Amino acid sequence: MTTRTPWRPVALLAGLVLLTSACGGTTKSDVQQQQSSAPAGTASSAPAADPNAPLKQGLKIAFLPKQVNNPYFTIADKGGMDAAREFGGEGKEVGPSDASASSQVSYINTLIQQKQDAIVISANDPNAVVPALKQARAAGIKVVSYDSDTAPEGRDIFVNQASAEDLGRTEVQLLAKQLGNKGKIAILSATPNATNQNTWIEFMKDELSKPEYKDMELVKVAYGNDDDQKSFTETQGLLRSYPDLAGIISPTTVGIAAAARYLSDSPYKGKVKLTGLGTPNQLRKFVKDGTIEAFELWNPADLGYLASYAAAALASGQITGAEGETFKAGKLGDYPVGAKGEVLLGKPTVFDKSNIDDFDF
Ligand code: RAM
Repeated sequence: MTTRTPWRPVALLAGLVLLTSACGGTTKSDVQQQQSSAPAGTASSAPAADPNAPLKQGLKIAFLPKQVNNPYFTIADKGGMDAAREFGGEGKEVGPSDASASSQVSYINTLIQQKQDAIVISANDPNAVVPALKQARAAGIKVVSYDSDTAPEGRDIFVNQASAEDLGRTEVQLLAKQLGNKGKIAILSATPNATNQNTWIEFMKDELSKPEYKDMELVKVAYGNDDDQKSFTETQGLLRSYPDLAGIISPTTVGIAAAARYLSDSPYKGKVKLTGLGTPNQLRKFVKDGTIEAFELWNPADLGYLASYAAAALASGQITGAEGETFKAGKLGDYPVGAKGEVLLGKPTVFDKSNIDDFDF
């Protein structure tokens, strides 16, 4: 049994102040533009694609996550490599042990020299990786961003795990419910330049600006840099600076696991509420010991799998990344390419004590 967040029609955002992120990639304003743009299927100026072209055999697909020592990416990239095996390609994962953009650039340069057919990247910074990715594209390598987007000129397609708006708003809603819509809250994020977290945070702030949250105050956005120890220390720092903190949202699997570890072993356990995005296997014990009531995530393996098929479809000429194209993603079925080359995996799952044992990732 899976508990899914209730489907809600996409909120009308017209007239809202656009809290645009300073950098590129899929930002809150991009999401808003996409929602008001024409539906898929109207891409008249799209370059030619051959939807019936067979997937090429032996495609070399490299996965470049934000960092390699993060269980979330291990699962996602395994999903991608499983897909590659399925369609007769060769997948591999390379990447830095810290979530930094400059380290990713060196990996991109090496992958260009190796003449990979496609690079699948979760960007640590929407802009810093773009010059190297442009070189890759000029060399005929297809680029798919997944999880955390680059500026659009850096990639052919962005495979997004879930609606950024839905993620941002539902995380606030999950916490507000536990707090009776009252109290000081903080966000423990990943790196300050992460495209995905920054987009979600803009939607969190927008959700918090609604009248029903007038008694909730966001006091700080802290950055644990997707480093376990730093995330732990930042959580400690938040509680020291704001001893009356009522709740924390951590939209990163590294951050929420470290914050849960800190809280579960502190007098704040069960009192300071914690939610965000985490893997069931990392958070199971904290749900059972009462540190966390509910959190959410998509299936990381499906994200990698879908990104892998998107890369193969691009490298085989089935799609070009234009809105309105569709491609087959193996066991996941057909996926359309939406506005700005975005492919959406689906809805996340909310995990709590009623269903956490049903998941193993
Ligand atoms: C971390 C990374 C990743 C994010 C997940 C939720 O593993 O920051 O980019 O999508 O958390």
